[in-house]
Amino acid sequence: MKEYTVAVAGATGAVGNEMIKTLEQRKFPVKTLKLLASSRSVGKTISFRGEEIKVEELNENSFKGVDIGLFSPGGSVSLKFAPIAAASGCVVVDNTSAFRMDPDVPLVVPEVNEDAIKNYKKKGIIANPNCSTIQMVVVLKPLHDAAKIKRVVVSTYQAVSGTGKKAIHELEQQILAIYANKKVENKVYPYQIAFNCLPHIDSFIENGYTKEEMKMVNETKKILEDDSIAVTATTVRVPVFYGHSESVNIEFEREITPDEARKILKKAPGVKVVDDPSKNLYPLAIHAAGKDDTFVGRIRKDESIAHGLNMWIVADNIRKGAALNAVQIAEVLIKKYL
Ligand code: NAP
Ligand code: 12T
Repeated sequence: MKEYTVAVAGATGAVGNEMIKTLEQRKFPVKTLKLLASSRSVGKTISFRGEEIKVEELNENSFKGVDIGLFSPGGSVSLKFAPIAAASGCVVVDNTSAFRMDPDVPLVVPEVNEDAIKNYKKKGIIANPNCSTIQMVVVLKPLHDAAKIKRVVVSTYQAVSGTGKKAIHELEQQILAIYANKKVENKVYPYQIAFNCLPHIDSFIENGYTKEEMKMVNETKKILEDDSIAVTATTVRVPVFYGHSESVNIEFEREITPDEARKILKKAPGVKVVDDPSKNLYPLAIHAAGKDDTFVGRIRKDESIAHGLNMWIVADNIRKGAALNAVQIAEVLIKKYL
């Protein structure tokens, strides 16, 4: 079997770390693994398949001889270095928001639009969608195929790990400070996140929405290849470490009952239906953490409109929402194109 030289850019981060684990767990055919981060991390080592690999500083020369680059070093770093990597023949799978809406960059969730990968040669870059979008579209896609979605209203309950390792530390420290009756400090978020909910993810734009909310609107249409679907979102940070939860209201063109939806979703790739309220069974962030599937439950009729359903969708934001989806894209790349 062919083996590939793979670089992980942002290797010391929350997403990069999970990418390294995912490559190992899924036995991705890695010949050589290059770990790239900022100058701050030079000297660190990270273990891969029982071997300690040195972290190198990401620079213009990092991608010579590299076949695949899994990127999560932050938007501005990706914007600069993904094209440099692509120019030296490395195919980049980028996890940041830098290229997602570029018409020459495929935006891919393999269970939904694997075929879009074929356009990767235009820029040598494939974008990984936003975590909140990924878990929603794996559920929307089979329902859209069955009864055509007209409109989606989503509210999210997003874990701090989505912001990175500094935010995970901030929630831990705030919880400890509160129990010790010490002063609560906040650096990453504008307010205390412990025991709180912040209706604010990424920055605000002129229309009053946040960028995170508009990512869900725009990326959903691009991935489902249907601009006619209306989407509106409210994205909220909650004091959860791993796992994003979403309350999703869907209006369809045609009638679809909760039973039909459950039947369709039971067969959908990457989806697990957890929906038995009589036994208190519904998806939970603490159960989704560390898992690959997207979990859906609380499927019920929206009795206020003609053809509507409500549901609750949960996935591990660092795994399916980031690292796993990126590695799945790389798996399709090597199977079909490299
Ligand atoms: P993180 O935990 O803060 O890690 C950031 C990583 O980027 C670290 O490895 C850091 O290296 C590296 N980095 C920072 N500045 C750099 C520079 N100038 N040159 C090279 N490397 C640099 O953040 P994260 O949660 O892993 O997220 C990283 C990126 O992934 C973000 O852009 C985020 O938008 C994206 N992301 C996407 C999703 C998604 O929805 N698909 C989910 C989460 C995150 P040092 O350790 O050396 O500082
Ligand atoms: N600000 O990849 O803070 O666009 O949870 C993902 C997660 C941006 C992104 C977060 C963010 C992205 C967050």
